[in-house]
Amino acid sequence: MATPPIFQLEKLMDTDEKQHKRFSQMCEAFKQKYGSRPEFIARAPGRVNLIGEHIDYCGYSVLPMAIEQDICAAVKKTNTGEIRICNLDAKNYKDFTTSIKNIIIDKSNPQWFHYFFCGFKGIVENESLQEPVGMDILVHGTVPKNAGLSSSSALVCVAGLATAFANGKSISKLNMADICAKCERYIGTQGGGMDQSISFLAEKGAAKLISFNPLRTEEVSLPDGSVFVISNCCVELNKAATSHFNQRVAECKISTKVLAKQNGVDITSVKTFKDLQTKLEASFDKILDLVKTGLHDEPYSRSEILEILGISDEQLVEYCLSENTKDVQTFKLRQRSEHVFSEAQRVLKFKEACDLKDMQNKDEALGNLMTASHVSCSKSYECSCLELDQLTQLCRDSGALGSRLTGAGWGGCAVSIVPSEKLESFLTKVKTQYFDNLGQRMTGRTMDEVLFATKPGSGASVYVVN
Ligand code: ADP
Ligand code: NG1
Repeated sequence: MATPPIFQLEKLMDTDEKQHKRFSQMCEAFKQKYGSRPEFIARAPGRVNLIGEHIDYCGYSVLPMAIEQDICAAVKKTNTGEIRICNLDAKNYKDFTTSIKNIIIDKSNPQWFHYFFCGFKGIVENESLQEPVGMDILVHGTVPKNAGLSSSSALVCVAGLATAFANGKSISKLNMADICAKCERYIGTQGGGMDQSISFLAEKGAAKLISFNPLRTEEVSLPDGSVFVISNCCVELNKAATSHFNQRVAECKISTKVLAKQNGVDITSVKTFKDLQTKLEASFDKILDLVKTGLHDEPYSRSEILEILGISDEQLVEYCLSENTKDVQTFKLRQRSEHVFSEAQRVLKFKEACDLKDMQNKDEALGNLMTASHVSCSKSYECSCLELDQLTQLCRDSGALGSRLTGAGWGGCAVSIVPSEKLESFLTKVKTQYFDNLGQRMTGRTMDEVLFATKPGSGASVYVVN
């Protein structure tokens, strides 16, 4: 794939009516707050991952699409040496001001503006900016937060984009994706690169197969006769504030080393399952066999791992653990490995099914793969929750051909594939049987935010304000 061009500027006038109204509102609020209009608005979309969960950080391809919901930042350059940041939703996100020389990202207590600082810092470091310009910023987001639709990455990407643009740096979308994937880790979570890649590289109308090392994308045509519907179970989890996510990353890293050791591969030469599979030149079926024969069901204790690998506790921490997992004592290896290898295989099957000509077989195959993915996430990776299991089951019972959690999990959204002719009855059933009974958890949410059909949207862009 050719490297996409640097960001093309878009005009505010070219946005649709809804976005235009929103941008006008942002400009007005910006003026009230800072005394003048912004110079530009940067925009980065959230995403829904259709299949390929918790495998990007293991080196495997994933298949997301950008959604219409996004995070936008209205920005004006200043010469104050400061970043002043506020949010249109001031009730939930408080203002913050800091000197550029004193940007702190507090992993132990992540606040919303820390995500912005991740993107800022990423660009400053990558471009070796000695004197980055100051910025007044107003943020507004429509991606539901903590819901697996990547609100955090949209915020990091919009920050990276705004910082690059304000400092006159034109960076390719591929590089932006790479920089932002790395710099979101400043907040503490050790994600792959899926969210930032799709946020920058998405094109309207197509989902993308995203592969890593090197980062590349392939367009995937989705079926005509079905739609993808997102439903939010309305349980929220902030990944950066818990260790669930990094625990899984650690288990995958350890498991990579244990399987390497068992199969005569130098443990220091492989970091991810993908590295290992490449070294072993093994098919997915073969490597799944190695998992079955080599790893036991019971959790591995720390001492057992040290003994198998022949390394010290310090080395285990250095190779596999993070700030918030360094004291963990037990690790599930077999279940996590089974999920990752089988999920990586399902992604490729999903892509193949998208290319099938026979419509009915295609949609059914996609549905079955999505449901199998959910079962694996729930049972082997344990990244679902009761509410998501119930909601995905209800979606299947209401006419979806398949349904699965999307994003990191432990709450958040499900994505379902629904035949177009069944869409209306599907939405009615899911609404009455899930959302109408939610009570408290629906507070502050509208129906069209928690249950909606979605189409592949476009990637990040900058709008000049005139
Ligand atoms: P997600 O799955 O949505 O990426 P995370 O738990 O990774 O969820 O990150 C969500 C965090 O991103 C929120 O807790 C908040 O700090 C920040 N965030 C999300 N949306 C907004 C927004 N509209 N404005 C400001 N910060 C936001
Ligand atoms: P979300 O759903 O945005 O928390 C996270 C990771 C992804 C990927 C998915 C699981 C970050 C920024 N994102 O996404 O890289 O690993 O979980 O597939 O950590």
